[in-house]
Amino acid sequence: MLLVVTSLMPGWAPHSAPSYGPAHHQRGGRLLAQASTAFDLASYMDEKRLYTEAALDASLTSTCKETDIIVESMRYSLMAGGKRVRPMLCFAATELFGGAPEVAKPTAVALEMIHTMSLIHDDLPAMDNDDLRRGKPTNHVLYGDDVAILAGDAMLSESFAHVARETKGVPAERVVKVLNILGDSVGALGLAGGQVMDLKSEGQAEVTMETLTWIHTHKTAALLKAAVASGAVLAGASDEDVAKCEEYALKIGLAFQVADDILDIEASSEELGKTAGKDMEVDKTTYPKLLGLERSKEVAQELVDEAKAAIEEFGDAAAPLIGLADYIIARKN
Ligand code: GRG
Repeated sequence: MLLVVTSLMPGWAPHSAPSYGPAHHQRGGRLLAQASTAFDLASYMDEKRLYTEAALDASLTSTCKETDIIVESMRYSLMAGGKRVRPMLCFAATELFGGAPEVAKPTAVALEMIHTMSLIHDDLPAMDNDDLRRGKPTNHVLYGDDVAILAGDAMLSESFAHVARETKGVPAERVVKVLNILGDSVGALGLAGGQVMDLKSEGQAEVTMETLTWIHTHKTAALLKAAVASGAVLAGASDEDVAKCEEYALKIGLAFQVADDILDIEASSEELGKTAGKDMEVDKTTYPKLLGLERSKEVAQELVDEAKAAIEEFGDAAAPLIGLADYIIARKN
């Protein structure tokens, strides 16, 4: 499939000129004329971000004065911005298999709740100890460690309840499957296990590429995999097609982390909305530390190419997932 992304994020520049569309474009010095379906990634992402923001806003309200503090703390982090990449991946996977966005909406909300919970906990003094997130003071800086921990716990718990309560119009078995996928992505073989290995590897001299890959397969890629897999499951995709989506998602998940490590070196705190240069400060093993910056950029591109190959057979219907794969390594924050 030849891809031309017709309209991209401001400053967006794919590493290898992907392209969709009835377009004339330059590749290897030759001007090619290609007829295919135009796909506007920037508009797609804007639309899904706004849809997600509205759903998130509606998802949490304090129902009595006793819950005002915890709900305020949960809403503070949930509504603090963020790229909303995981919900976008979930919607794109649902739509790939003919599902409607409304069916995936509760799962998209849950994914962002789980992700936000992990950011709140990651920023705590006992973990990364950071005071800036999404361009704002971190949750514990405003609400204290005690409330921040509990706000994260409540958000994790609410994510599952939200999927179970709000998902409509699909067989119950699919909802149960999604709850299983989400649960797996958070546990010992997901965010929590990845984070433990990451923390225990800090300051260690001999962290190998194998260990680094294990950490990020679980700490970062597992939730992206859950996003794409649950979207596909909700739309009734076959096990075989879900497996292809998972392969795509694991690759973009690793690429996401490689890009994150590169941005930690190359971008400013202002651009990132979080403290830049942190990895070096705490002597974290990263892709640039093991491979150097230039090789890390090549590896990110290779992972994205492999991700795209895993879903190539879905053709133009996979355009949003293909575009999001490019975005993941071209993003500026
Ligand atoms: C408490 C059960 C339990 C689990 C949490 C703290 C923790 C365990 C895991 C840390 C997971 C973590 C913070 C991974 C980093 C993933 C990553 C690259 C985050 C940045 O994601 P973006 O760029 O952020 O999508 P925005 O702000 O745009 O949403």
